[in-house]
This record gives sequence, structure tokens and C-alpha cells, in this order.
Amino acid sequence: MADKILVTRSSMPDYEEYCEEIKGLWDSHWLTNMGAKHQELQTELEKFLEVPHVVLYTNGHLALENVLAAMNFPKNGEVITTPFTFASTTHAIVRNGLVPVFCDIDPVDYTIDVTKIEALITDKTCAIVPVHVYGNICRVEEIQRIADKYGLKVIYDAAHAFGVRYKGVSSACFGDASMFSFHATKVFNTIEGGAVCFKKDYLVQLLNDMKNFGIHGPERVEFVGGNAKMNEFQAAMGICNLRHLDREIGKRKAVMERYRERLSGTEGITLCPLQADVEPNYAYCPVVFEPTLFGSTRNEVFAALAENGIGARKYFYPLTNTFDCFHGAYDINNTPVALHISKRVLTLPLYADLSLEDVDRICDVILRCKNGK
Ligand code: T4K
Repeated sequence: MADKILVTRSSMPDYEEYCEEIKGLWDSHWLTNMGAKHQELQTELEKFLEVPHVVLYTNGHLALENVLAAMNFPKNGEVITTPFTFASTTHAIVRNGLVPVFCDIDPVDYTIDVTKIEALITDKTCAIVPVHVYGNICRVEEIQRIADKYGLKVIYDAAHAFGVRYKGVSSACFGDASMFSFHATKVFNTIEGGAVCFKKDYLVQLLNDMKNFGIHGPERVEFVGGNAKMNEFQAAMGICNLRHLDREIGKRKAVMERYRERLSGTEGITLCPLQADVEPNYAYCPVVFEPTLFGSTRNEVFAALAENGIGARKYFYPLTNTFDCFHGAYDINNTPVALHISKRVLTLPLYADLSLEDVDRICDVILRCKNGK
């Protein structure tokens, strides 16, 4: 059998480039706690993302947990969000003692359906946490209009949207803050890692203290914080990967174009269209299979791909509002579009070094599933 193809494959710099980047650590012996590499990456990212402040984290999840905590919402405050996402989004809300209120998604780009937000607002609502899912940008203007009208904070889960621009504006600049993931599986990685980006100066010290046990100075601990610091090896990986980002995104684009060429136009297959005014990062390749038209279910296509050594993934199934850990607390019938899409979607392999021959191999398997063949 041909080599296995997984849903993604971490982008890495040349071995020599990374070694050169970390060489100085053997002189300094300074490995973590906001060292020189951490500072350098932070400055580079503020420039690249065109945002006044970036606070780096050891992963995206803790970045989201921390920025929600920094908002100091009342206990049991309600947060409007979507269930068509990774566990992290919902868990960050719940782990802060807040209550997720699930809004349905748009049937075309799978981001929060802005026409359904206002009906969910109560006197307990404190924030909206929309997700730029797959790197698709939420309707940021409309979300801000609603937030301003009701006095709500907007924290974007921008885990997938690194490097995406909307109407020329960086995805790091919307709402009160945006969280990015720099996990190994992302367009830009620091092995594990993440960041919170924002404009307001007061959050800088607060978030930096939060990720460092609440320590404010050598003899001053202001509150009970945790530990979520990015280390020097992570930061060095980020410095290297950032140098090659444009090339990486260009290669992903070529892969996506081949998928479109081969699959769009096939009855029963929907590829997520490119959004107007958006410069994408080609983070994921979601494809929706409508069994009545395609002739095979998503699960049948998933199994056929697996039999051929191809690891597509069901991102995002199950919906977070159906997770066992919530013991049926949420009514999934409130998010019918999310339910519909989550039962039909597959994310196909997509990474910079995926060859076009392999894309053809993947598409051949998919197209052989047409009408249950
Ligand atoms: N919000 C959203 C919307 C998110 O999607 C995520 C993370 C977060 C928040 C939280 O951010 P982080 O705290 O993770 O920074 C993966 C990732 O672990 C996770 O970061 C990501 N979203 C999620 C969508 O996908 P898994 O459990 O599916 O990963 P795994 O281990 O099955 O890996 C997937 C594929 O990636 C493998 O088949 C091969 C490839 N891979 C994996 C690893 C670990 C590599 O090439 N290199 C690697 O080191 O969750």
C-alpha cells in the first residue's frame, strides 16, 4: 500500500535553521520564563499581526481560558458561542464558571449565525465567543454592532485564523481580544503554543501575571494565577516558522485549488467557498457530503479513505453541546444547522508538503464512493 496520509503534518524549518536558532540557549541556559526568544517572537508577531499587543502562551487553550478570566465576568454569566468547534472553546467557558449558550451556525461558512444571536441575549449575558472556524472569518461588523448595543465583550476563538485578513485588516484586530493556537497542527506552529492579541494596554500586565502564578513582582503575588508560559524552544520554533509562512500558505493554496478542481461540481459534495474580502490561510479543507445526492454517507467516505491509508477527520463531530461530560444539559435541537453539518462534514488532508499526486489519490477514492461504488 502507498504511504499513509494523515489529516495534516506539522510544518518544520530545516533542522540546521532550528539548531542555529536554539544554539544560544546552550550559552545562556535560559530556557523559559519570558526569555530572549520569547521576547523576540512576541515583537515579531505584533508586527506580523499588526496588533498592539501579543501575549504568548504555552498553548491556545490556556490563552483562551486566561483571557476569559481576565474579563472578570460574574460567576454563571452567560457566553454566547457555537458548538461546531474543538472542545477547547466550550471548555474554556465552562472552566471559568461561565455558562455557554449555544447559537447555531451559518450554513455556508459555519461561523456563528449573527441573525440568531440577539434572541439568545438575557440579563446574564456577558460575552460572545465566536469561532473563526477553519479560518473562515465571522461577520465581525455585525457581531460588534450587537455587542455594542448590549454592552457585551467579544473574544474571538481565532485558533484557525492565523495570518487571515478581512478587508485588509488582520484577524488579530477584531473584538476585545482574539486567541490563536500555535499547535503543531496549525498553519503556524510553535510545537505547542498560543497567544492572546488585543489593543487595550491594561490587559498586558494582567495576562502576563495570570500566566505566571499571579506573580507581579519579586515579592508581590496579586492573585491566584496558573502557569501557562511559552518556553524558549517553542518560541525559537515560532521564529523559524514565521520566516517561511508565506511559502507555506502558498503551497497550501495549491493543494486547495487541486481539491476544488477535482471535487467541486460533483453532485452531493460541497466545498466551503472562499469568503468575499478575505485573504485566507487555507488552514483546513472541510467537505460536506449530502448522502441523498452523493450516494454515500460521510462515514462511508471516511471508512473508504481509511481503508486506503488516508486519515481524514470529522472536525467537528460530535458537537460540543452533545459531549458526555455535559450530561445532556444542552438541547441540540437549538442548533440544527450545526447538527446537520457535523453529521456530514469531513476535513480532508491538507498541509504544505502534501503532493498534488496525493491529492489526486485522495480525490480518486472519494469519487469512487459516488453512488456507493
Ligand atoms: N479552539 C479551536 C477552534 C481549536 O481548533 C483548538 C485546537 C483550540 C481552540 C485549542 O488550541 P490548542 O490548545 O490545541 O493550542 C488537534 C490539535 O491538537 C488541536 O490543537 C486542534 N485545535 C484540533 C482541531 O486538532 P487532535 O486530537 O485532532 O490532534 P491529533 O493528535 O489527532 O493530530 C492530528 C494530525 O496532525 C495527526 O493525524 C498528524 C498530525 N500531527 C499531529 C501532531 C500531534 C503532526 O503532524 N504533528 C504532531 O506533532 O487535535
